[in-house]
Amino acid sequence: MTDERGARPNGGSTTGTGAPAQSDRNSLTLGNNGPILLHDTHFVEQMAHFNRERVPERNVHAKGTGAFGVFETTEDVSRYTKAALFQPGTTTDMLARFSTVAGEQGSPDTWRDPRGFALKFYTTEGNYDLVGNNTPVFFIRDTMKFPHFIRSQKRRGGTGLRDNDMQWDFWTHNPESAHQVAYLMGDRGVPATLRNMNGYGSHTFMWVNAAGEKFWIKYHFKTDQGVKNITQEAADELAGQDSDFHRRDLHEAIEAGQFPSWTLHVQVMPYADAKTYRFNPFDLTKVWPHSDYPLIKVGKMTLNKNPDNFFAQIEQAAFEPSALVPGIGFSPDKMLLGRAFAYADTHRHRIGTNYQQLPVNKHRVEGANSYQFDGAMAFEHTGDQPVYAPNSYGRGYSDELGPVEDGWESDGEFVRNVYDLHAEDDDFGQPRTLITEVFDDAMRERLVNNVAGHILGGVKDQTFPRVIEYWSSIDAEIGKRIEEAVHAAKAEIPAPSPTPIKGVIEDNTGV
Ligand code: HDE
Repeated sequence: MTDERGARPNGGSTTGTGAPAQSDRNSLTLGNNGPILLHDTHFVEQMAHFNRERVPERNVHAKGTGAFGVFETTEDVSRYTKAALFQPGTTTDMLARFSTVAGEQGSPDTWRDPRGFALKFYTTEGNYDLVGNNTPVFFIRDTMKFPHFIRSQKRRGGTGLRDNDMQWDFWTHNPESAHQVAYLMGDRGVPATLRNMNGYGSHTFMWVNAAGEKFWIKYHFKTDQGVKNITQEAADELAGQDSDFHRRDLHEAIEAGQFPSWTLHVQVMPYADAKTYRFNPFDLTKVWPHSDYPLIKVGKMTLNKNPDNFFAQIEQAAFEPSALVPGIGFSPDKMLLGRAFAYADTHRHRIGTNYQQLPVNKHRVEGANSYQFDGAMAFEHTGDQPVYAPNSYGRGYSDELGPVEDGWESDGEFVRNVYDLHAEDDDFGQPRTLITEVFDDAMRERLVNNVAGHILGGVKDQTFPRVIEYWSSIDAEIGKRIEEAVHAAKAEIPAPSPTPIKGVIEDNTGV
């Protein structure tokens, strides 16, 4: 409603302190052409807050999207875990965020990349975060390499440009990457939509049942929409047409009531098997063949609510592998243990000391009793209760002693990079199985073309032989086909450089 002076249409707006604002359209000046007056505090507040509206983007997985939903445990897996959310018939509210890895916030959803598959379960025992990807393995097996790996996938220090040579230079110096690179360069490198991809915990985790018995497990979230991917050509076209294609698809599907769902299965390895298993069961570059440890169904995750506010609920969502609940633990996987530190650290930097108090990150445990106090933006507190433990005034505290229920035996000297290869273990066996036994002919053909196309996209002559050696170590035939595809493409008339720009319009207006 606009009153006769047009002063406060639809009730007007208010300042940051709640008072009626005088104007959102005109600054206060001395006379029509006079200077802006410093005491136009609404103007100053608008400008100052606007300059502070962005928080640092995630330094990996910056581009993503998400939705809220519910997880229902439909089967009885209580013999493996006492975790409340995995008890039969339990339903738990949750949040999922899907993302690409290397791109920045504005990068295209359909770039070839693994997809983040981050889940936050708001359980009765505290938040449980499972921060996985759409592939069951990862590029490296030691956290120390992670900053180097990520930088090699992003932008050169000098030009600020992405660089395929840099990527292959890293991968060929780290052959354990072969399994994940086979996934990345295969069809699953570009999912058709986020609803058509699986999610994996990737790492080995520990489950502990009510009797204190321990099991090693791996999570598999199988999409109920079917795994569907798109070709490199389709991905390139979509990247130009709609850089938010995946974000839009998920939002619109949920808006239309087509709620995507995933069925959770786990692989369970008896605790003692780890010592003698033919692969290192804690090596993140390896899978456990399903013939060794079959999938066991657990329940269903359904996403049925879009965020009300993208910044507050997705940009500020803080997923952390350190958010565990009773009945679920870590494993000796060095990557998982490294992540247990890194995520909460990045959240404190990116969204502040008290990020866990933000509504989207807030646990839903009645009667929680945390000894965390103060810090910037603290808005939760425990009044005048004791701020120390133990205390004589009845405030509870924890004091467990002796072996912890989710630990494991370990001994030996302090070492670096002593990787205990098991009987059948090496860096190329499992990618070989993936390519020669799981991929069909058409998938292998697309893999060859994707890799050849990526090599032609900037791999230097000096790096090229190592790339062929890398693929030939996986499978001699595939290595040969990639080398031939690259030579055949190079034999054609060389493309002019720089690539001519289509649709150029001259502007000779002179203004
Ligand atoms: Fe991440 N990773 N990561 N990562 N990761 C982050 O945390 C890190 C790894 C994954 O939607 C960061 O909030 C280290 C494996 C997802 O908000 C950061 C290592 C897997 C997301 C970080 C890894 C992942 C992240 C950046 C080596 C799959 C997005 C921003 C040990 C199993 C979560 C942030 C979201 C985000 C650290 C490797 C998945 C920097 C140190 C392996 C899905 O903390």
